[in-house]
Amino acid sequence: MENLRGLHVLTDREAVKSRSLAEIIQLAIAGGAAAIQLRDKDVEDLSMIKLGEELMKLTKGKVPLIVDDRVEVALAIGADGVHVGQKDMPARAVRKKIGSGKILGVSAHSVREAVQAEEDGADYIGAGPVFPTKTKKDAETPIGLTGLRQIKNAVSIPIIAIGGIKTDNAAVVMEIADGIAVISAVLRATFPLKATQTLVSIINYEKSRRRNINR
Ligand code: TZP
Ligand code: MG
Repeated sequence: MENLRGLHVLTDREAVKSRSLAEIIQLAIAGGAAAIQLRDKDVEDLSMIKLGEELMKLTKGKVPLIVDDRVEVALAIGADGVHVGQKDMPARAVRKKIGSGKILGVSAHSVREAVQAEEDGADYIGAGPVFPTKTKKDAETPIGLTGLRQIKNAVSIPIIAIGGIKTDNAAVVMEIADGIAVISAVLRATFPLKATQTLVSIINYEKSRRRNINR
């Protein structure tokens, strides 16, 4: 299994202004992102497959491409994994469909959901929203650092924190989480490469600090 403990950059066509999504994703990969997640709530499968194929060319051999929600799209483009939320196809069913070789991420907003996801075969938990976010319209109430810590303590798979995470709060999040997922912090950044590099260096710094404490 690839190392998922790092920066996950999620796509969002709405968040992209002056550059193409493919261009930003290329910069995110160059900046050290650990995974790219193809996420688009409002398009048809066919158009998602087209974008997915484009992203597959950019990510192949470098970082895993994980598809949000749509298992069929993930299988059609040969993606590395699938990410599902609580309202999507149940994690256990997704695991059955994609087999043991592909990555399965599951969103969790509570300890109960996280424990269930681990039981169902998730490889990592997307925990959040940690902070308020304008990017996800139907986002649940933020779990805060306290909720994040409770989830972290309840499961043994990696916890990827999401929701309102930026360069100025990434360090406190990384004191708890194993990685971070962002949309606007990279996609809306004036300099996506720089934004990615800064987030990645914060993540790596906090990871090495934790390793030293545990020694
Ligand atoms: N799930 C929980 S919050 C969120 C998702 C997909 C949106 C994160 O976007 P941003 O811009 O990084 O706050
Ligand atoms: Mg979903």
